[in-house]
Amino acid sequence: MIDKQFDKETFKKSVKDNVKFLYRRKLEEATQEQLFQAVSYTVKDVIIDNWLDTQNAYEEQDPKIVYYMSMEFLMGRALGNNLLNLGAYGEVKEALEELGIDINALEDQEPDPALGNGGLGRLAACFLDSLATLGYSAYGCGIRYRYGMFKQEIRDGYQVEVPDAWLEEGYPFELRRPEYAKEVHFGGYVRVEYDQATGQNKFIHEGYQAVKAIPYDMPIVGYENNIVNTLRIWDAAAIEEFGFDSFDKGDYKKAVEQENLAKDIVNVLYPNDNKMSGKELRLKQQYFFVSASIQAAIEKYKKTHNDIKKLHEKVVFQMNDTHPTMAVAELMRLLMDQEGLGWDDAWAVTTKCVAYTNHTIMAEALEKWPIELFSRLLPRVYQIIEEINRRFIIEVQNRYPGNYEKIKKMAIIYDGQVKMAHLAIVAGFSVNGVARLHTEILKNQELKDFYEMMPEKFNNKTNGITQRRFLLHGNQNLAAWITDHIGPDWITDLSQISKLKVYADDEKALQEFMNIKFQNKQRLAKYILEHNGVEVDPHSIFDVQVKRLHEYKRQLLNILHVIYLYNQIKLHPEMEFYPRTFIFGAKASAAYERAKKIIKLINCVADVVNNDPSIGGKIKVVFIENYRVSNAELIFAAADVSEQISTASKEASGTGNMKFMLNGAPTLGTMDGANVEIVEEVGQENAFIFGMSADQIINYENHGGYDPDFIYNTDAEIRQVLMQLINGTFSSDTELFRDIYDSLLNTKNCSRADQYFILGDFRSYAEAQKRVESAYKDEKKWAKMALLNTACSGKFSSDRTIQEYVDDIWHLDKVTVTKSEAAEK
Ligand code: Z2T
Repeated sequence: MIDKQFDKETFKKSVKDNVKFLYRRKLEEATQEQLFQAVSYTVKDVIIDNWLDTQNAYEEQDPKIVYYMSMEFLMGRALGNNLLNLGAYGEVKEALEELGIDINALEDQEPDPALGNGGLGRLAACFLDSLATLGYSAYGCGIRYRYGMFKQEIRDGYQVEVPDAWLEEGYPFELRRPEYAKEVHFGGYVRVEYDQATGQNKFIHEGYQAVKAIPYDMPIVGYENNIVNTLRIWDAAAIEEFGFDSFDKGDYKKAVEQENLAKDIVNVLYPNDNKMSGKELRLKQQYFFVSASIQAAIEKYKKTHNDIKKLHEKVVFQMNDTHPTMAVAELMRLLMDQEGLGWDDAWAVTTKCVAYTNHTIMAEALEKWPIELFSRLLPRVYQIIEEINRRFIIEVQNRYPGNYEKIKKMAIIYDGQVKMAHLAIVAGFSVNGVARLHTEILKNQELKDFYEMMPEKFNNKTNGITQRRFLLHGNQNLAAWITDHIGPDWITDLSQISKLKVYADDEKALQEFMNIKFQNKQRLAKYILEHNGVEVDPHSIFDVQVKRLHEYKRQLLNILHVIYLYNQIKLHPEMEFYPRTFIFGAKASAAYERAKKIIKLINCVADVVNNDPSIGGKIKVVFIENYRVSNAELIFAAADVSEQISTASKEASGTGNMKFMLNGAPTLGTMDGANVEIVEEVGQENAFIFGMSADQIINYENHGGYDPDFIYNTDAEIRQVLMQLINGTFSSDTELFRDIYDSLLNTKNCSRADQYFILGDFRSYAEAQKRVESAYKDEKKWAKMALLNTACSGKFSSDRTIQEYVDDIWHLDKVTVTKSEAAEK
């Protein structure tokens, strides 16, 4: 299905024209950046025709709409993905070749839109892709941060954060929509006025600061189905005209304040993954995009519907973690204060419109806001939350008479804090976890009291990933090979990929499969040489751990094991050892000192190991700088081993694990998150599982009894590894890694020795690593294992996840879009 617009000659002419009127240049004179812009505008032009058709189809068919509310959308580059989804990649590639332009080089010109931290933000991006591909009407709602996730530079082995000015050159795939601007109000106070006419109190918000929210729309192109949905991200600007409020008139100071407030709100993404940042500005960001998005949703609904009490029939808001949870109170506010509903009617609508996804059980990530801050910044919203809380507490009392423990544990407001998860659960009609194990832990541990009181709300939605970015685009050779063998259906129905199982014992097929892996390893080796200056051997095992740096993800276990292997090789130079390249990629939150120290440690170990001629190049350690969506695509395609080694119970799901599996890399991991389901699909024999179970870990946490010092004292090899952290082996500064050392043992500087059970799982991990090595040595066995991982990955498509959300939570209507006459022209 090739679009008319991508007729090669028309396309080439359009690119030339764009270069001419954008830059007043001839094609031959244009820079790569200018070519990228010119090509992107040509592509955007085609997208806009489909976008208009989609809007028309939606207007005619009036489907229910999901608003996916998220502080993060980690989109990755758009150009290549859009071309693929338009079904025009091949055609455009050829057309560009004829112009002497390399499409890969062109794609590399695009900045990664990195409006997210990691898993949560990338999940939102995969969901948008699946929603458009499956034909559902959906909006992503978020913030247009001027600076996204920081760029990571490694200087002297340390992480340095560099601002990500992704908008600097102008981003071609966005559309400013000033006509849909909304106002958002902060601060001030609430005046209560008795309304004679209705006999009701009116709540009037006054003395606030106002900010204008201006939407920018990004097209979300469905796969070869003419559908283009919208990611709507909000920019902030000062209200240029003030004076509707006498308080504002001619108030210069206030004008400047509003200017600054607007600039601040959308300035930068908070770079925390799995940690709450209790900053006032973060709360402002949350309310800013929530209020603007809900206003826009109500406005859109009212254009074609007249009964606001039926909003839930056409609208559902999915809250991506608790970050947008004030959506609950904001919707109540708009329904009551603007639409004139009473409390009960507003509550009936709200509780049918909002649903909540939980993404973590890490205590430090749970959002709690001080009452003082919350009520000062959002006085009316706070008032509504107080009333929700008051009514909920009565319900709890009715259900558990005299049980004050329950109130203490379940109240939305308690101990001077607003607990956002409690608000989300009380108001939401659905509460879901992101992998089976995670949902069970929510039900039986973290949210036990809520589950007991309202079990019908709880459900699981195991995460997924889009095969279109992470296989069709990221691993084009493998994608072509798969299509050759089983046809193209897997692209929109990943369950079809199981048809590859018939090749599990086909030697020719296995050869080809592993040849493609080898080519991908060569491609990554080239990238590593160019970007990190390290030479790696594509014949070695590529053992990869790429994800945010966090202690619970245990990059430290991985690097301590590398040290252990290094010691072994030095001690027994004659021992058999299959060459291994340990590849790391990870950003640490800028304020997370220990995480940053672990990055330094990895780089120090790399320095020593990579430059020790006595180990004959058997181990290489590489830290890939600035891990992000674009290089992730190369990395997954080239991986042999997928390191998924979190402390059991801590990783809610993981999604990198699925991307490795899809690309034929077996999992070396704990029984945590979605790893459990991966093993279930691929079979124990095609994964390398180790370590304590979630039950064991939780049991230790609840009852104590775990003692890393015992392991240290009784296992000389582990002790040696730890000693090397503080004896100058990896840094002449023996204090450099003292904190890491201390964190693992019961020293005077450590309150919770080895909180993440690194020593506890070390031997089990080392033994699993041995199994990896012997499996890899058996070439045929490994090839079969790798192929079966790809063949069994069908469950982990975000298409499957989205269909489950639709069936169980959102109940959306499927839409079809046919191309209009205008677009054919
Ligand atoms: C995040 O990426 C995740 C959870 C968070 O909890 C916050 C962020 Cl920024 C508040 C991750 C989980 O750690 C990961 O296990 C999961 O796969 C991912 O969200 C998507 O659900």
